[in-house]
Amino acid sequence: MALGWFRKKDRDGKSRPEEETADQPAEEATAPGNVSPDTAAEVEAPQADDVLTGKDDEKTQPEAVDPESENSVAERESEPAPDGEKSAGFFKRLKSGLSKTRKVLTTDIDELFTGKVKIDDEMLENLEELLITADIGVQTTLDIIEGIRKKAPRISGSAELKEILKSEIRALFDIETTAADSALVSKPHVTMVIGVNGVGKTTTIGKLAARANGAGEKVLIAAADTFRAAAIEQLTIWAERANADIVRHKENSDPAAVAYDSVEAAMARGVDRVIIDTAGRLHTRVNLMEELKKIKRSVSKKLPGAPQETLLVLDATTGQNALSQARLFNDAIDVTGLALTKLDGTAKGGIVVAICSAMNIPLKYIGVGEQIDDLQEFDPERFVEALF
Ligand SMILES: Nc1nc2c(ncn2[C@@H]2O[C@H](COP(=O)(O)OP(=O)(O)OP(=O)(O)O)[C@@H](O)[C@H]2O)c(=O)[nH]1
Ligand SMILES: [Mg+2]
Repeated sequence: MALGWFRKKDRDGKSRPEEETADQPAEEATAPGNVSPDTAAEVEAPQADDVLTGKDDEKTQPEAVDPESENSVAERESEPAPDGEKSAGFFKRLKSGLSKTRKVLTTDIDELFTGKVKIDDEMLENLEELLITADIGVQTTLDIIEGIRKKAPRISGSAELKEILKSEIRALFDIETTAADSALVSKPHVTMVIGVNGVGKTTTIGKLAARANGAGEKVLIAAADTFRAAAIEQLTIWAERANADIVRHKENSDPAAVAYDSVEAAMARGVDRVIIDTAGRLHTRVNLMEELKKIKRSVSKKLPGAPQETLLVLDATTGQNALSQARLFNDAIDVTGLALTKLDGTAKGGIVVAICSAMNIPLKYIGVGEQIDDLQEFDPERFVEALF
Protein backbone atom coordinates (compact mmCIF):
# COMPACT_ATOMS: atom_id res chain seq x y z
CA MET A 1 0.00 0.00 0.00
CA ALA A 2 1.19 3.50 -0.84
CA LEU A 3 1.49 4.50 2.78
CA GLY A 4 3.86 1.73 3.75
CA TRP A 5 7.02 3.81 3.47
CA PHE A 6 5.56 6.62 5.47
CA ARG A 7 4.28 4.47 8.30
CA LYS A 8 7.80 3.28 8.97
CA LYS A 9 8.88 6.83 9.65
CA ASP A 10 9.43 8.26 13.08
CA ARG A 11 6.36 10.20 14.04
CA ASP A 12 7.67 11.56 17.33
CA GLY A 13 7.80 15.07 15.98
CA LYS A 14 4.04 15.43 15.76
CA SER A 15 3.70 17.53 18.86
CA ARG A 16 6.50 19.89 17.95
CA PRO A 17 5.85 23.20 16.16
CA GLU A 18 5.48 22.97 12.38
CA GLU A 19 8.78 24.46 11.38
CA GLU A 20 10.70 22.09 13.58
CA THR A 21 9.12 19.03 12.11
CA ALA A 22 9.95 19.78 8.50
CA ASP A 23 10.29 16.33 7.09
CA GLN A 24 12.54 16.70 4.12
CA PRO A 25 13.29 13.72 1.94
CA ALA A 26 17.04 13.36 1.48
CA GLU A 27 17.15 14.69 -2.05
CA GLU A 28 15.27 17.83 -1.10
CA ALA A 29 17.40 18.62 1.91
CA THR A 30 20.22 19.64 -0.40
CA ALA A 31 18.15 21.73 -2.76
CA PRO A 32 19.58 25.21 -3.20
CA GLY A 33 17.58 27.78 -1.34
CA ASN A 34 16.67 25.41 1.44
CA VAL A 35 16.87 27.05 4.81
CA SER A 36 17.15 24.40 7.41
CA PRO A 37 14.76 25.09 10.26
CA ASP A 38 17.67 24.93 12.66
CA THR A 39 19.64 27.44 10.70
CA ALA A 40 16.63 29.69 10.43
CA ALA A 41 16.11 29.49 14.17
CA GLU A 42 19.70 30.52 14.83
CA VAL A 43 19.26 33.69 12.84
CA GLU A 44 18.22 36.22 15.46
CA ALA A 45 18.19 39.49 13.63
CA PRO A 46 17.58 38.41 10.08
CA GLN A 47 21.00 37.37 8.85
CA ALA A 48 19.66 35.55 5.85
CA ASP A 49 22.97 35.63 4.09
CA ASP A 50 24.23 33.26 6.75
CA VAL A 51 21.79 30.66 5.53
CA LEU A 52 22.61 31.43 1.94
CA THR A 53 26.35 31.09 1.97
CA GLY A 54 28.00 27.97 0.68
CA LYS A 55 25.40 27.46 -2.03
CA ASP A 56 26.65 27.12 -5.55
CA ASP A 57 25.28 28.25 -8.82
CA GLU A 58 23.20 25.14 -9.24
CA LYS A 59 19.48 25.66 -9.49
CA THR A 60 16.69 23.79 -7.87
CA GLN A 61 15.52 21.35 -10.45
CA PRO A 62 11.92 20.31 -10.31
CA GLU A 63 11.54 16.71 -9.19
CA ALA A 64 11.26 14.26 -12.05
CA VAL A 65 7.64 13.93 -13.06
CA ASP A 66 6.19 10.52 -12.49
CA PRO A 67 4.29 9.66 -15.67
CA GLU A 68 1.61 7.95 -13.59
CA SER A 69 0.92 11.12 -11.68
CA GLU A 70 0.49 13.18 -14.84
CA ASN A 71 -3.03 13.77 -15.93
CA SER A 72 -4.19 11.60 -18.74
CA VAL A 73 -5.21 13.37 -21.92
CA ALA A 74 -8.77 12.32 -21.20
CA GLU A 75 -8.63 13.87 -17.75
CA ARG A 76 -7.14 17.09 -19.08
CA GLU A 77 -9.86 17.35 -21.67
CA SER A 78 -12.80 16.60 -19.42
CA GLU A 79 -12.16 19.29 -16.81
CA PRO A 80 -14.93 21.69 -15.92
CA ALA A 81 -14.65 25.23 -17.22
CA PRO A 82 -15.18 27.59 -14.23
CA ASP A 83 -15.81 30.58 -16.45
CA GLY A 84 -15.05 30.81 -20.09
CA GLU A 85 -12.49 29.24 -22.34
CA LYS A 86 -9.40 31.10 -21.09
CA SER A 87 -10.33 30.24 -17.54
CA ALA A 88 -10.77 26.58 -18.50
CA GLY A 89 -7.27 26.59 -19.96
CA PHE A 90 -5.85 28.01 -16.73
CA PHE A 91 -7.73 25.44 -14.69
CA LYS A 92 -6.40 22.60 -16.82
CA ARG A 93 -2.84 23.81 -16.36
CA LEU A 94 -3.39 24.23 -12.64
CA LYS A 95 -4.78 20.70 -12.34
CA SER A 96 -2.01 19.32 -14.44
CA GLY A 97 0.57 21.21 -12.33
CA LEU A 98 -0.89 19.88 -9.11
CA SER A 99 -1.04 16.30 -10.33
CA LYS A 100 1.57 14.94 -7.92
CA THR A 101 -0.06 16.48 -4.88
CA ARG A 102 -3.47 15.39 -6.06
CA LYS A 103 -2.28 11.82 -6.41
CA VAL A 104 -1.45 11.79 -2.71
CA LEU A 105 -4.73 13.35 -1.74
CA THR A 106 -7.09 11.48 -4.02
CA THR A 107 -5.78 8.06 -4.98
CA ASP A 108 -4.50 7.46 -1.50
CA ILE A 109 -7.70 8.65 0.17
CA ASP A 110 -9.58 6.20 -2.03
CA GLU A 111 -7.23 3.51 -0.79
CA LEU A 112 -8.00 4.41 2.81
CA PHE A 113 -11.57 3.36 2.24
CA THR A 114 -10.76 0.02 0.69
CA GLY A 115 -12.78 -2.59 2.54
CA LYS A 116 -14.31 -0.04 4.94
CA VAL A 117 -17.56 1.86 5.07
CA LYS A 118 -17.05 4.10 8.09
CA ILE A 119 -14.28 6.35 9.33
CA ASP A 120 -12.36 4.82 12.22
CA ASP A 121 -9.31 5.88 14.24
CA GLU A 122 -6.87 3.97 12.04
CA MET A 123 -8.25 5.68 8.98
CA LEU A 124 -7.97 9.11 10.59
CA GLU A 125 -4.40 8.36 11.54
CA ASN A 126 -3.60 7.37 7.97
CA LEU A 127 -5.33 10.46 6.65
CA GLU A 128 -3.25 12.56 9.02
CA GLU A 129 -0.12 11.03 7.54
CA LEU A 130 -1.33 11.74 4.02
CA LEU A 131 -1.93 15.41 4.77
CA ILE A 132 1.48 15.74 6.38
CA THR A 133 3.04 14.04 3.36
CA ALA A 134 1.42 16.69 1.18
CA ASP A 135 3.10 19.28 3.45
CA ILE A 136 -0.05 20.84 4.77
CA GLY A 137 1.83 21.21 8.05
CA VAL A 138 1.45 19.47 11.38
CA GLN A 139 -0.74 21.93 13.26
CA THR A 140 -2.97 22.61 10.26
CA THR A 141 -3.32 18.87 9.69
CA LEU A 142 -4.29 18.27 13.31
CA ASP A 143 -6.94 21.00 13.05
CA ILE A 144 -8.32 19.48 9.86
CA ILE A 145 -8.39 15.97 11.36
CA GLU A 146 -10.22 17.31 14.40
CA GLY A 147 -12.85 18.85 12.14
CA ILE A 148 -13.25 15.57 10.27
CA ARG A 149 -13.42 13.52 13.47
CA LYS A 150 -16.45 15.55 14.51
CA LYS A 151 -18.14 14.93 11.19
CA ALA A 152 -17.03 11.28 10.94
CA PRO A 153 -20.41 9.68 11.70
CA ARG A 154 -21.85 11.41 8.62
CA ILE A 155 -19.06 10.30 6.26
CA SER A 156 -19.61 7.02 4.51
CA GLY A 157 -17.28 7.00 1.53
CA SER A 158 -14.17 8.54 0.02
CA ALA A 159 -16.15 10.99 -2.14
CA GLU A 160 -17.85 12.40 0.94
CA LEU A 161 -14.57 12.52 2.82
CA LYS A 162 -12.99 14.51 0.00
CA GLU A 163 -15.86 16.99 0.02
CA ILE A 164 -15.48 17.53 3.77
CA LEU A 165 -11.72 17.88 3.37
CA LYS A 166 -12.26 20.48 0.66
CA SER A 167 -14.49 22.55 2.89
CA GLU A 168 -12.06 22.26 5.82
CA ILE A 169 -9.22 23.47 3.59
CA ARG A 170 -11.34 26.24 2.06
CA ALA A 171 -12.04 27.52 5.56
CA LEU A 172 -8.30 27.98 6.09
CA PHE A 173 -8.07 30.39 3.18
CA ASP A 174 -10.27 33.03 4.70
CA ILE A 175 -7.54 35.69 4.84
CA GLU A 176 -7.47 38.25 2.08
CA THR A 177 -5.46 36.13 -0.32
CA THR A 178 -6.31 37.62 -3.63
CA ALA A 179 -5.85 41.35 -3.10
CA ALA A 180 -5.00 42.33 -6.65
CA ASP A 181 -2.10 44.67 -7.27
CA SER A 182 -3.13 45.10 -10.85
CA ALA A 183 -4.52 48.59 -10.31
CA LEU A 184 -1.74 51.01 -11.08
CA VAL A 185 -2.34 53.51 -8.32
CA SER A 186 0.83 55.51 -8.85
CA LYS A 187 2.96 55.26 -11.94
CA PRO A 188 5.22 53.47 -12.42
CA HIS A 189 4.15 50.61 -10.20
CA VAL A 190 7.34 49.09 -8.83
CA THR A 191 7.59 45.46 -7.73
CA MET A 192 10.75 44.31 -6.02
CA VAL A 193 11.19 40.55 -6.27
CA ILE A 194 13.13 38.84 -3.50
CA GLY A 195 13.90 35.31 -2.32
CA VAL A 196 16.78 32.90 -1.81
CA ASN A 197 18.71 31.57 -4.76
CA GLY A 198 17.10 29.16 -7.14
CA VAL A 199 13.50 29.65 -6.02
CA GLY A 200 12.40 31.04 -9.37
CA LYS A 201 12.64 34.83 -9.03
CA THR A 202 13.93 35.53 -12.52
CA THR A 203 11.49 33.12 -14.15
CA THR A 204 8.59 34.61 -12.19
CA ILE A 205 9.66 38.10 -13.29
CA GLY A 206 9.61 36.98 -16.92
CA LYS A 207 6.12 35.56 -16.47
CA LEU A 208 4.88 38.66 -14.62
CA ALA A 209 6.31 40.94 -17.29
CA ALA A 210 4.61 38.92 -20.02
CA ARG A 211 1.28 39.11 -18.20
CA ALA A 212 1.56 42.87 -17.74
CA ASN A 213 2.60 43.32 -21.35
CA GLY A 214 -0.35 41.19 -22.43
CA ALA A 215 -2.60 43.50 -20.42
CA GLY A 216 -1.30 46.45 -22.44
CA GLU A 217 1.16 47.81 -19.89
CA LYS A 218 4.58 49.14 -20.74
CA VAL A 219 7.03 47.13 -18.63
CA LEU A 220 10.63 47.66 -17.60
CA ILE A 221 12.75 45.04 -15.84
CA ALA A 222 15.71 45.95 -13.63
CA ALA A 223 18.68 43.59 -13.48
CA ALA A 224 19.59 44.30 -9.86
CA ASP A 225 20.94 40.78 -9.38
CA THR A 226 24.46 41.77 -10.36
CA PHE A 227 26.01 38.82 -8.54
CA ARG A 228 26.60 36.79 -11.70
CA ALA A 229 26.88 37.85 -15.35
CA ALA A 230 24.75 34.81 -16.23
CA ALA A 231 21.91 36.17 -14.09
CA ILE A 232 21.85 39.38 -16.13
CA GLU A 233 21.90 37.36 -19.37
CA GLN A 234 19.05 35.12 -18.18
CA LEU A 235 16.96 38.17 -17.31
CA THR A 236 17.72 39.79 -20.67
CA ILE A 237 16.33 36.71 -22.45
CA TRP A 238 13.16 36.88 -20.34
CA ALA A 239 12.81 40.61 -21.09
CA GLU A 240 12.96 39.83 -24.81
CA ARG A 241 10.38 37.06 -24.50
CA ALA A 242 8.07 39.32 -22.50
CA ASN A 243 8.63 42.29 -24.79
CA ALA A 244 9.83 44.41 -21.88
CA ASP A 245 12.61 47.02 -21.57
CA ILE A 246 15.56 46.18 -19.39
CA VAL A 247 18.00 48.31 -17.39
CA ARG A 248 21.26 46.51 -16.74
CA HIS A 249 24.69 47.44 -15.49
CA LYS A 250 27.90 45.43 -15.42
CA GLU A 251 28.39 42.35 -13.28
CA ASN A 252 29.13 43.19 -9.62
CA SER A 253 27.91 46.76 -9.95
CA ASP A 254 25.81 48.26 -7.15
CA PRO A 255 22.31 46.68 -7.20
CA ALA A 256 20.80 49.78 -5.57
CA ALA A 257 22.16 51.94 -8.39
CA VAL A 258 20.60 49.64 -11.00
CA ALA A 259 17.26 49.87 -9.21
CA TYR A 260 17.49 53.66 -8.96
CA ASP A 261 18.37 54.03 -12.64
CA SER A 262 15.56 51.72 -13.67
CA VAL A 263 12.94 53.79 -11.86
CA GLU A 264 14.44 56.96 -13.30
CA ALA A 265 14.34 55.50 -16.82
CA ALA A 266 10.80 54.24 -16.27
CA MET A 267 9.63 57.70 -15.23
CA ALA A 268 11.33 59.29 -18.23
CA ARG A 269 9.88 56.73 -20.67
CA GLY A 270 6.35 56.67 -19.31
CA VAL A 271 6.62 53.04 -18.23
CA ASP A 272 3.67 51.57 -16.30
CA ARG A 273 5.38 48.81 -14.40
CA VAL A 274 8.92 48.22 -13.14
CA ILE A 275 9.94 44.77 -11.88
CA ILE A 276 13.24 44.49 -10.03
CA ASP A 277 15.22 41.24 -9.99
CA THR A 278 17.46 40.78 -6.96
CA ALA A 279 20.12 38.28 -5.95
CA GLY A 280 19.25 35.36 -3.71
CA ARG A 281 22.72 35.27 -2.29
CA LEU A 282 25.72 37.57 -2.29
CA HIS A 283 29.43 37.51 -1.68
CA THR A 284 30.13 36.04 1.70
CA ARG A 285 30.51 39.20 3.72
CA VAL A 286 27.66 41.12 2.21
CA ASN A 287 24.43 40.90 4.19
CA LEU A 288 21.60 40.10 1.81
CA MET A 289 18.88 41.68 3.92
CA GLU A 290 20.87 44.91 4.27
CA GLU A 291 21.46 44.95 0.54
CA LEU A 292 17.76 44.45 -0.17
CA LYS A 293 16.87 47.26 2.24
CA LYS A 294 19.36 49.48 0.44
CA ILE A 295 17.71 48.71 -2.92
CA LYS A 296 14.36 49.54 -1.41
CA ARG A 297 15.61 52.85 -0.04
CA SER A 298 17.13 53.89 -3.34
CA VAL A 299 13.87 53.12 -5.16
CA SER A 300 11.83 55.18 -2.73
CA LYS A 301 14.35 58.01 -2.96
CA LYS A 302 13.60 58.27 -6.66
CA LEU A 303 9.88 57.58 -6.33
CA PRO A 304 8.33 58.09 -2.89
CA GLY A 305 5.94 55.25 -2.04
CA ALA A 306 7.78 52.79 -4.25
CA PRO A 307 8.27 49.87 -4.33
CA GLN A 308 4.54 49.42 -4.00
CA GLU A 309 5.00 45.66 -3.95
CA THR A 310 7.71 43.53 -2.34
CA LEU A 311 7.09 40.06 -3.69
CA LEU A 312 8.75 37.13 -1.93
CA VAL A 313 9.24 34.10 -4.14
CA LEU A 314 9.18 30.68 -2.45
CA ASP A 315 9.87 27.25 -3.91
CA ALA A 316 7.08 24.78 -3.11
CA THR A 317 9.42 21.79 -3.48
CA THR A 318 11.27 22.92 -0.34
CA GLY A 319 8.14 22.23 1.69
CA GLN A 320 8.15 23.60 5.22
CA ASN A 321 11.44 25.40 4.58
CA ALA A 322 9.49 27.80 2.38
CA LEU A 323 7.59 28.78 5.50
CA SER A 324 10.85 29.40 7.40
CA GLN A 325 12.04 31.60 4.56
CA ALA A 326 8.80 33.57 4.54
CA ARG A 327 9.22 34.33 8.25
CA LEU A 328 12.89 35.23 7.86
CA PHE A 329 12.38 37.65 4.98
CA ASN A 330 9.27 39.18 6.46
CA ASP A 331 11.06 39.91 9.71
CA ALA A 332 13.69 41.88 7.82
CA ILE A 333 11.70 43.48 5.03
CA ASP A 334 8.01 44.17 4.80
CA VAL A 335 6.87 41.55 2.34
CA THR A 336 3.59 42.56 0.71
CA GLY A 337 2.91 39.44 -1.33
CA LEU A 338 4.05 35.88 -1.93
CA ALA A 339 4.63 33.87 -5.08
CA LEU A 340 4.95 30.10 -4.71
CA THR A 341 6.73 28.41 -7.60
CA LYS A 342 7.24 24.82 -8.84
CA LEU A 343 3.92 23.48 -7.63
CA ASP A 344 4.08 21.29 -10.72
CA GLY A 345 7.26 19.62 -9.55
CA THR A 346 6.15 18.43 -6.16
CA ALA A 347 3.71 16.31 -4.18
CA LYS A 348 3.99 18.94 -1.45
CA GLY A 349 1.33 21.28 -2.85
CA GLY A 350 -0.24 21.32 0.60
CA ILE A 351 2.41 23.89 1.48
CA VAL A 352 0.02 26.43 -0.06
CA VAL A 353 -2.43 25.64 2.72
CA ALA A 354 0.30 25.77 5.38
CA ILE A 355 1.59 29.14 4.18
CA CYS A 356 -1.85 30.73 3.83
CA SER A 357 -2.88 29.64 7.30
CA ALA A 358 0.41 30.57 8.98
CA MET A 359 1.35 33.86 7.30
CA ASN A 360 -0.59 37.05 7.22
CA ILE A 361 0.71 37.90 3.77
CA PRO A 362 -1.41 37.30 0.70
CA LEU A 363 -0.33 34.52 -1.64
CA LYS A 364 -0.66 36.35 -4.94
CA TYR A 365 0.81 34.04 -7.56
CA ILE A 366 1.53 30.38 -8.05
CA GLY A 367 3.96 28.92 -10.58
CA VAL A 368 2.82 25.71 -12.22
CA GLY A 369 5.53 25.22 -14.84
CA GLU A 370 8.55 26.74 -16.54
CA GLN A 371 6.76 28.31 -19.48
CA ILE A 372 5.96 31.99 -19.80
CA ASP A 373 2.23 31.47 -19.21
CA ASP A 374 2.69 29.11 -16.25
CA LEU A 375 2.01 31.75 -13.62
CA GLN A 376 -1.45 32.15 -12.18
CA GLU A 377 -3.08 34.52 -9.76
CA PHE A 378 -3.79 32.46 -6.69
CA ASP A 379 -7.49 31.71 -6.37
CA PRO A 380 -8.22 29.63 -3.24
CA GLU A 381 -11.51 28.27 -4.56
CA ARG A 382 -10.00 27.11 -7.81
CA PHE A 383 -6.94 25.77 -6.02
CA VAL A 384 -9.02 23.54 -3.75
CA GLU A 385 -11.02 22.31 -6.74
CA ALA A 386 -7.79 21.42 -8.55
CA LEU A 387 -6.36 19.69 -5.50
CA PHE A 388 -8.89 16.85 -5.45
N1 LIG B 1 8.76 23.32 -12.84
C1 LIG B 1 8.92 24.61 -12.55
N2 LIG B 1 10.15 25.15 -12.61
C2 LIG B 1 10.28 26.46 -12.30
C3 LIG B 1 9.17 27.27 -11.92
N3 LIG B 1 9.65 28.51 -11.68
C4 LIG B 1 10.98 28.47 -11.89
N4 LIG B 1 11.38 27.24 -12.26
C5 LIG B 1 12.74 26.76 -12.57
O1 LIG B 1 13.56 26.93 -11.44
C6 LIG B 1 14.91 27.18 -11.82
C7 LIG B 1 15.43 28.42 -11.09
O2 LIG B 1 14.69 29.54 -11.55
P1 LIG B 1 15.28 31.02 -11.54
O3 LIG B 1 14.18 31.89 -12.03
O4 LIG B 1 16.57 31.10 -12.24
O5 LIG B 1 15.51 31.23 -9.98
P2 LIG B 1 16.12 32.49 -9.24
O6 LIG B 1 15.41 32.63 -7.96
O7 LIG B 1 16.14 33.67 -10.13
O8 LIG B 1 17.63 32.00 -8.97
P3 LIG B 1 18.92 32.90 -8.59
O9 LIG B 1 18.99 33.99 -9.61
O10 LIG B 1 20.07 31.96 -8.64
O11 LIG B 1 18.69 33.44 -7.22
C8 LIG B 1 14.87 27.32 -13.33
O12 LIG B 1 15.30 26.10 -13.90
C9 LIG B 1 13.40 27.57 -13.65
O13 LIG B 1 13.04 27.13 -14.93
C10 LIG B 1 7.87 26.64 -11.87
O14 LIG B 1 6.85 27.24 -11.51
N5 LIG B 1 7.81 25.32 -12.18
MG1 LIG C 1 17.66 34.89 -10.76
